Amino acid sequence: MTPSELLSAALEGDRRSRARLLSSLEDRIDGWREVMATLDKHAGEAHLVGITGVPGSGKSTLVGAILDELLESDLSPAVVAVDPASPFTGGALLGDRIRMMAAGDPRLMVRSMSARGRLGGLASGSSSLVTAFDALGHDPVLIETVGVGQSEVEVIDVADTVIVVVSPEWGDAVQAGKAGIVEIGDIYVVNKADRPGASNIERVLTEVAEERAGWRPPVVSTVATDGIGVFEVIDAIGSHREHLVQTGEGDDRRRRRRRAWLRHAIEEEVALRATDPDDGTLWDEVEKGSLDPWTAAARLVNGG
Ligand SMILES: Nc1nc2c(ncn2[C@@H]2O[C@H](COP(=O)(O)OP(=O)(O)OP(=O)(O)O)[C@@H](O)[C@H]2O)c(=O)[nH]1
Ligand SMILES: [Mg+2]
Repeated sequence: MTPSELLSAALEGDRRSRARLLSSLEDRIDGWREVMATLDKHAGEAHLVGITGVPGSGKSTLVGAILDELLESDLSPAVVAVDPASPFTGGALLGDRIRMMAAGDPRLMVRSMSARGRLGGLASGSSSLVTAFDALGHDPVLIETVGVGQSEVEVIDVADTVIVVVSPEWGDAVQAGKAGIVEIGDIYVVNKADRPGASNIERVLTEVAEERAGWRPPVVSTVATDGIGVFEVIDAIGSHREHLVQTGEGDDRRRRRRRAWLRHAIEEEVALRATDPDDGTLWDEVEKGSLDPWTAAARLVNGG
């Protein structure tokens, strides 16, 4: 099947074509940009929910519990898990449970991405995946990533709604403001509320939330392993979505997201040029010493 045949079959809902389409996009097979151009025209309906937070705070467990509820409500969610730390394609990040749920339910699709083989960085790969899920009719699209560094925050920051998950063992870090991710939260989840110290974090986050102008992020306590508080999280997502529509902030975020995705795509294209000398002339000139690397780089990037 050519990429465009695959695309047509996927858009018509064929499940195997959908899976193959996603894989071919991940592999950046020939013709992938044309496929993205079409997908982009079909996308734009899904609510993008970023889930970030400190390592081990229970993000995947929470995502699984949210999916249970969404599927119960007959929705067709999708999950993109982005693992910036692992050089391996991780099953660990997302957890077996979510994988098994996806295997058993055609309404749910999941994909995880790791640092491995990501020439243009994780950001570009994840934005194309999110666009594909959106175009294929999945809504909402959940994006999970560990919030430790800058690039992950960038991935999550383009969501419509950002959920920051913390747990009691990270109380001190949150309090000390070390977890910089706290600033980008539209909803705070204090998970592992069954553990000591949860109410302390809840108090700190409530204070942070009260200082915000405009939307005041709700602070929700959960025990994701038992599904406790999950309904409140979904409720908070719904309220924030409504807020985005009513204030027009949703349009602002959408525009900001498209600009960020363009930046990601530029980074990928540049990375491709930096490693793939399909026209090797400039590379040869630099190698021989007849051209300096800086002028050559500018010519490559500017297409001159
Ligand atoms: N006690 C308790 N344990 C929990 C809760 N939620 C998750 N856990 C446990 O915490 C551990 C980590 O959960 P994950 O869902 O994998 O956490 P994560 O944030 O996705 O982890 P990374 O993706 O590795 O950063 C697992 O052993 C879970 O069973 C909770 O509410 N209470
Ligand atoms: Mg996880």
